[in-house]
Amino acid sequence: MTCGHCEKAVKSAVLELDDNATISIDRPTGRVEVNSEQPWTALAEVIGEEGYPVTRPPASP
Ligand SMILES: [Cu+2]
Repeated sequence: MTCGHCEKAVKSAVLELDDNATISIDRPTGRVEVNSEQPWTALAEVIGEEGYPVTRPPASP
């Protein structure tokens, strides 16, 4: 994830899944934090579809 366009693509993919999600992205580390009612597997899937495979589940379920 290297530029603002990438961030936007990931954010809009997540928002498409959940309108009420809040997303924060730390570009240098590639870390994405999402607050959403959706299961993380669904979120990981839409983010992966944008070309950013999710490598780690959240710390707490
Ligand atoms: Cu980009």
